[in-house]
Amino acid sequence: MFIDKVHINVKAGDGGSGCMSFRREAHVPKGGPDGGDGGCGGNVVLLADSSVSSLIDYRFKHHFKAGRGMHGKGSRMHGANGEDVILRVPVGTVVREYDDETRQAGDTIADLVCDGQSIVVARGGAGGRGNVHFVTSTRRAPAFAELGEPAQECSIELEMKLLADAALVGVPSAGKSSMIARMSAARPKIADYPFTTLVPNLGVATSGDLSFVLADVPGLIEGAHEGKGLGHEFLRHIERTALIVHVIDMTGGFEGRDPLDDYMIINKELSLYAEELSARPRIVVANKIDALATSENMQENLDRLQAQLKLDSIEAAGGDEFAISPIDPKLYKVSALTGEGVDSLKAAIAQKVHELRERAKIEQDSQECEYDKVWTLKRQTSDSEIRVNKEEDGVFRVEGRAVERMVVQTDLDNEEALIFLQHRFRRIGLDDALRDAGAQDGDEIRIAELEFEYVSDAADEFAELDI
Ligand SMILES: Nc1nc2c(ncn2[C@@H]2O[C@H](COP(=O)(O)OP(=O)(O)OP(=O)(O)O)[C@@H](O)[C@H]2O)c(=O)[nH]1
Ligand SMILES: [Mg+2]
Repeated sequence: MFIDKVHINVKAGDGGSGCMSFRREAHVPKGGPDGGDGGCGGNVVLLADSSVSSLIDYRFKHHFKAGRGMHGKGSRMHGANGEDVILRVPVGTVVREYDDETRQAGDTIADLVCDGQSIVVARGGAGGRGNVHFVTSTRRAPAFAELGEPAQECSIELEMKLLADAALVGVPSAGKSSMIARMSAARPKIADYPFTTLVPNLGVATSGDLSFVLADVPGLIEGAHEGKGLGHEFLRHIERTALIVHVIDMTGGFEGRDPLDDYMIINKELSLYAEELSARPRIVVANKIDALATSENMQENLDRLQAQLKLDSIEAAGGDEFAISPIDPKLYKVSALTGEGVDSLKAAIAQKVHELRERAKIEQDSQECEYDKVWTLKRQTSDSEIRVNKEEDGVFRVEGRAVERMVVQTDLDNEEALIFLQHRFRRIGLDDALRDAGAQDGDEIRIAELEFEYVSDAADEFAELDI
């Protein structure tokens, strides 16, 4: 079975709580605070691994959870950090946000295209700080510590996209599977009826000291871009390959189709599916030329096709006849049946793939792991947002991940901890946000499960702490 898309739920580990403790020694009657910090929760990490070839491991197990951080202890002892969970995925896996309720995929989190590339998809909660951190000049013995930070949890979509250097595309029965069988050790089914190939086949081809991965994908028909035939599913794979090798049946098949029509139809389907595919590097192959002698119009069709290919090549080069075009103007005449012309076609593909790889290397170096940074930044920004809604007269509800997390990290039964929480609210601008929303002294403010009364100018006992 060819599994290429799964949805999983990942939960990092919660942070351990900080410790509230005071030093106790026989000859030191009033030892200072010495509560250690809680350990950080473990992360859930995705790691691209070239020895993993499918997403099958995630088909039956959907929930992954990292270890929680241990609580801090007295004598300034740190709690141990929670264990990370490392999920190995195939190279070529695209990771997206996923909403379980709407069943919609969201933004792309990462595109893991190289072996060893990794991304943290759920970050463990920070450990809570022990009471040693909350000492101020007026508060020598803080009798509270911070609770651990709750972990991030989310659902994500993993999609494995076939990673081949070149893809053989064409109408059904054009000879794509025969071609991959000629060029590599792949042995797909070959038959004279359409849609013989139902899932992509991969093969490794070698020419001189260059080698490349070739994909044979199911045939495309008119309307493939909107889901006709088997095409749509596989256009996604074609989108990922650097080079398109377009195979044309010069005999026109049983129906006596016009090879030039076939050529135009496939080009149209590719560009309707994704505009940029029309400028994708391409090599065009005239297959089945062993039948030249017996086929009446083949020579004429070869000439027509060659003429059209030249025009397309110039157009793809921006109309400049002398510029290098992504579309090779040469029509490769071959027979997958007899092997005629196949070696020089293979050499041309190998050379082109080599050039494209070199170019991709340069581009990749300049934008390495950008996704990761963009997504993290986006998450941080949305985390720190504060929204204030008036629920009824004199009652306001405050929402936002960071501010709610502060409440969750606070021991609400401890008065000192509550005073410290107020200090943090002020630091993140909650007072201003409430004032702007029209809160008056005495109004009720609700955040997560906490309810308190708004006081506009409360004294700040922790003002000197840099937290
Ligand atoms: N005469 C001749 N027949 C060929 C050549 N290449 C392929 N064929 C025949 O064309 C038919 C279709 O070949 P396949 O390789 O299965 O075609 P395909 O493009 O993979 O077809 P789908 O998987 O259905 O899309 C088979 O009967 C092949 O033997 C060729 O160069 N010359
Ligand atoms: Mg086939």
